[in-house]
Amino acid sequence: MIKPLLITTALLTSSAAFSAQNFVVDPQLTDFRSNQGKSDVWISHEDSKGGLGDVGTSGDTAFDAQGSARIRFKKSVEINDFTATPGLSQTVNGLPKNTDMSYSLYYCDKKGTASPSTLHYGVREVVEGAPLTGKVIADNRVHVRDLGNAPKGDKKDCFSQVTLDFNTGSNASVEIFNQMEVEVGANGKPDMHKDVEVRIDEFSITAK
Ligand SMILES: [Ca+2]
Repeated sequence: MIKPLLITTALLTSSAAFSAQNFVVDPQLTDFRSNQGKSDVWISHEDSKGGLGDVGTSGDTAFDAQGSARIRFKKSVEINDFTATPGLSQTVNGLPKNTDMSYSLYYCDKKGTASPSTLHYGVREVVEGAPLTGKVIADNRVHVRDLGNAPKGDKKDCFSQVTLDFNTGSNASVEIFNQMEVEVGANGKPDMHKDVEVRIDEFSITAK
């Protein structure tokens, strides 16, 4: 009877040793999905009826249980303002200061190499009560055409991993942000046969 217990303990120890702490809360958007997009931690930046884009939940997932965020401009909206950048942010707390960290997420854009969508993602300083206004610590832009060789999601392989390194400096908290930018043609609109949508999932901030 003792032997199986020892094996279990060894497995737990080895698992803890190799999985770094992820500081993002609800990182797989499982709660975001089951609560219909209401969240104590995730903030949606959107105003679909006002033409500023729509942020909601999707059953699609990169890994494990259902849940990702869908960011889109809906074709059914009469006037969309394509200079708007709808998206999702979270203030992440408890970080070690002056530490090299890695931020990553999984990005899905099914529209292919000619997609009008680009994801602008990064980390910024926190301004209490004023999301998306803090100084940017590190950011990047990515297009689906650049992600052919990126690691893919297990459940839906349209999700590709994107990463970004940063140093926390004097910040014990940072705001992670993920926003869709849309490229428009000469008529001021993207090529829009359907909704212009992307999905994001599986967020992680870990020490390097
Ligand atoms: Ca998920």
